[in-house]
Amino acid sequence: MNNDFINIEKLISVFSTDFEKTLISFLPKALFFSDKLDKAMYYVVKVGGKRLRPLILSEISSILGIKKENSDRVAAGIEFIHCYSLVHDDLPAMDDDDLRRGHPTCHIKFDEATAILVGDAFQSLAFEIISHEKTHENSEVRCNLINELAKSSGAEGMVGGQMLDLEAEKKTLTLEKIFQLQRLKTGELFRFSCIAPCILAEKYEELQVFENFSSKLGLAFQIKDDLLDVEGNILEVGKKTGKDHKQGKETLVSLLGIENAKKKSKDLIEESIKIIEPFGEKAKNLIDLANFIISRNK
Ligand code: GRG
Repeated sequence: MNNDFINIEKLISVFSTDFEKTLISFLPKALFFSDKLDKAMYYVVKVGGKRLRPLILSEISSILGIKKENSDRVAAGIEFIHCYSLVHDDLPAMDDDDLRRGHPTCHIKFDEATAILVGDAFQSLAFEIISHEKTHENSEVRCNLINELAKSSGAEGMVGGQMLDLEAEKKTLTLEKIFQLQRLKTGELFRFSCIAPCILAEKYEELQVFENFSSKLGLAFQIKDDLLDVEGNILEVGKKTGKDHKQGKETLVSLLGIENAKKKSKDLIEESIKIIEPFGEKAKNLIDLANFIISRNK
């Protein structure tokens, strides 16, 4: 195993442990709210995950010189939106999954109504944290962040992509349509993670650069996710594999073929790295993270 891979695995693990404390610090406190809702939100946070979106956001923030106390709040916001999407995606009305991150999904551990409310509560919490003046002293900056996160996660972003995905079970899609679906469903949250630090830093030229970086990274991430569904093992991936094929769903891998899909994801990562190389040594972790996206096994 090469050294960069070992280093990035270590970085992800150290970051995840530290960031979990940040996420927990934002959760509602049990005494004031429903005990069940608190427990379920805490459970979803505690079962973990790679925390890739907050880590990418934190790395770009440190390249741009943003204070950790500011970037951590936006990073928590994006992770809570991601958590909400996974909890809702696992529900019987959607992907109907009983395993996520190697543990029972939220509706299996608790119940369906609780899982719906957990997702709703995570979504509101994300916007509550970002809109607070501790995120940035300038209200225009906070408003911009809220606007971009709402676009990325809503009907013209992740939710729209999820709808296309549900409809895709019943029809054949062209490669171009699948690229569009994945750009919305998966790519938009990566886009937000990459541009949010530029908004915090009020550096709008860099925003174009990191937006371009995110479009390649998000697509490569999705191709790898499809490859893991075909080649991955349930114990490592932490969720059921082989699902797309069983559901008769067209994916980037089923249309491109395994070898072409691997080549496409590798090319995308090389192109994404070229975009951030001008940031020099400061971008080292981000480059390692980009490489990790296509070499990971979960
Ligand atoms: C329900 C509104 C709504 C949206 C759901 C995110 C999503 C849209 C569905 C999840 C299904 C899926 C496999 C999406 C593709 C990529 C993806 C988001 C994978 C999971 O992200 P990771 O690997 O997860 O970063 P961890 O567990 O590490 O946080």
